[in-house]
Amino acid sequence: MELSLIVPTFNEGPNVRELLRRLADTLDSTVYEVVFVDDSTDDTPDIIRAAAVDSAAPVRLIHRERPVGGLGGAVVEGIRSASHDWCLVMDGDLQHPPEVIPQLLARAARGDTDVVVASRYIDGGTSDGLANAVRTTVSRASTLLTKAMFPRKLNGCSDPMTGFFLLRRSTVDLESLQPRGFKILLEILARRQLRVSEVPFAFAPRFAGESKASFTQGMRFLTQLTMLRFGRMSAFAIVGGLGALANLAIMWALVAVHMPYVWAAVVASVITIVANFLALEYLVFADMRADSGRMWHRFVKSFTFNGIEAIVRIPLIAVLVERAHIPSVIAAAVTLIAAFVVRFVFHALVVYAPKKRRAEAAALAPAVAASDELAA
Ligand SMILES: Nc1nc2c(ncn2[C@@H]2O[C@H](COP(=O)(O)OP(=O)(O)OP(=O)(O)O)[C@@H](O)[C@H]2O)c(=O)[nH]1
Ligand SMILES: [Mg+2]
Repeated sequence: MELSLIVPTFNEGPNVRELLRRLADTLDSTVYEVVFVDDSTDDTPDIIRAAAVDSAAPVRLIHRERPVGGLGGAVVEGIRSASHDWCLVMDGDLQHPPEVIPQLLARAARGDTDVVVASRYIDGGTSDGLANAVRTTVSRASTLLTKAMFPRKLNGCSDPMTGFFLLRRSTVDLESLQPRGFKILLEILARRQLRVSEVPFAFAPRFAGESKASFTQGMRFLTQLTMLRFGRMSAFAIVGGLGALANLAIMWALVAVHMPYVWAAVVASVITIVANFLALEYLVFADMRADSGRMWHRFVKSFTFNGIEAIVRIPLIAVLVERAHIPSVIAAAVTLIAAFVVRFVFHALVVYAPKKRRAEAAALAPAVAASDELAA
C-alpha cells in the first residue's frame, strides 16, 4: 500500500525533525510521501524545507499565504494534492504516535473499510495526553453530542473528533466538504455514509510547541455541528437568537438604571449589531468570506441594513408601547422576530453573495443570450 501522509502545521517548527525521524523508523518497509500543509506565521516552512533535504522519504510543503478553512481547510488541500489514494492525516505535534500507523495500514489492508480511525475511546486507547481535565471533559461531551446528532453515520465511530485517521481519497466527495475549523473527520463522515473501522491509540502529550485549540475553535465546532445537521439558516437563527436575547438583556439592564426606553433600545441595538456581524463573519458565513469581497464592504452593507431595520423597528416599538400598551421589552421581542427573516434573506443573498460567481455569470451572459436566441 502506497501512502500519502498529510500533516497540517501551524508554528510546529520544533516538532518537524522528530516527526520525520519517527516516521522513517516506523515505516521502513512502506512507500510513502509526507505532505506538510502549513499556515505558520513563524519559520516553520524553512525548517520543513531544510528537513526535507535529509529525509529518506519525499517531503512536500504546501505553504498557504492566505489560509482558507483553518485546520480543516489545510487537511482537504493536502488530501487533494496527495500522490496516492490512501491518505493518512495526523497532527504535527507528535500527539499522534507514528508507531500506530502500521496497525492502521494492517486494518485497511483487510479490504472492507473506507476509513480507519485511530480512536482514543475504545479499549486500549486513552486520551491522557489532553492538557487538563477541562479539555478531557469538553472532548468527551462534544463526542457524545456529536454522536447523538449523527446516530447512523457515526455508528461505527467512537472518536469522530480525532485528527488521526487513514482514508481512501476515492471514497470521499472532496467537493462537498465545507471545512471549517478543527473537526475535518466529522465533516467527512457526516457528508456521506462510509465504512468505518477503528484501531485504539494512546493520545500522547505534545512533544514541543504550543496548543492552537481555543475557545474560538470550540465555538467554530458548535457552528459546524449545527450547520452540518440543520443547515446554515439554523446557525444564523441561533446567532440571531442569542443576539436578540443579549439585546433584550442590555435593554432591561439599562431600563432598570432608569435610562429612557427609547435610548436603551438604541444602545442595545448598536452593541448587538456589531457583535452579530462578528459572529456571522467568523462563524456562520466563515466559508463564504473569501469569495465575497472586502470585510468592510460587508460590514457597511450589514450595518446599513441593521441600522435601517433599527430605525424602522424602534418607532414601531414606540407605537406598540404607546398605542397598544404592550410592555416595552415584549414589543421589542415581537419586532425582533419579524426582522429575523428579512435579515437572513438579505445576508445570504446580498452581503455574502459570491463576487467571483457573479463575475462568471456576467461573463456567461452573452453566451446564454445567444443560445436563447438560437433556441427561439
Ligand atoms: N495548517 C494548519 N494547521 C493547523 C491550524 N491550527 C492547528 N493546526 C495544526 O493542527 C494540529 C492540531 O492542533 P493542536 O494545536 O495540536 O490542537 P490539539 O491537539 O487539539 O491541542 P493540544 O492538545 O493542546 O496540542 C497541529 O499539528 C497544529 O499545528 C491551522 O489553522 N492551519
Ligand atoms: Mg495537538
